[in-house]
Amino acid sequence: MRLFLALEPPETLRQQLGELAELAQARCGGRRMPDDSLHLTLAFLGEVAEERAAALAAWVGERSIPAGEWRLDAWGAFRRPGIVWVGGQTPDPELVRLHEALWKELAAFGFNHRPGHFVPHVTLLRRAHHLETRGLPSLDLVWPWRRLSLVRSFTEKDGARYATLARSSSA
Ligand code: 3AM
Repeated sequence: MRLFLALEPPETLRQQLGELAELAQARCGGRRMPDDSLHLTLAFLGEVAEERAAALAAWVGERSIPAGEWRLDAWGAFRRPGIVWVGGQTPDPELVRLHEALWKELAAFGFNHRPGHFVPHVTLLRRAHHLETRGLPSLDLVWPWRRLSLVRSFTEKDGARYATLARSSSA
């Protein structure tokens, strides 16, 4: 099964992000992420065997992560897959630390972090036709995060669907 570690937005923020996705879609086209799929990916783990997935779920369920607040104040786009996202003007240092700490621990499970620059972001649109985000409303949202989620990704006809397999306890 295909797994990743993520933060899931609090409900009020999820709704705000959904409204932004609607505005962005009107401007940029493409496929809007369903509100219940909005997330911040911290570590993409790829294909994981069932037994290992169970061990990972237990590991997530038994731990807690330090709490933090992520300020969302920028629109962005990844050209090649046509992604429009919201995130920070600069990568949030607490999230970068969390990302690095998780990958260190994941090494104990035999996962290797492929080198690449971590840009914390929430994908709002995929396969966008226009990547111009100028003119979209300016942002100043705060995401208070407390818990880590282990999420399974299913590929379906109309895009990916997600199911949360485990959550860490509140810090
Ligand atoms: O958080 P977002 O939605 O931007 O694009 C995939 C998605 O990112 C990404 O992991 C998240 C959950 O599916 N993803 C998919 N395949 C990947 C890969 N091979 C990947 N990230 C890194 N390497």
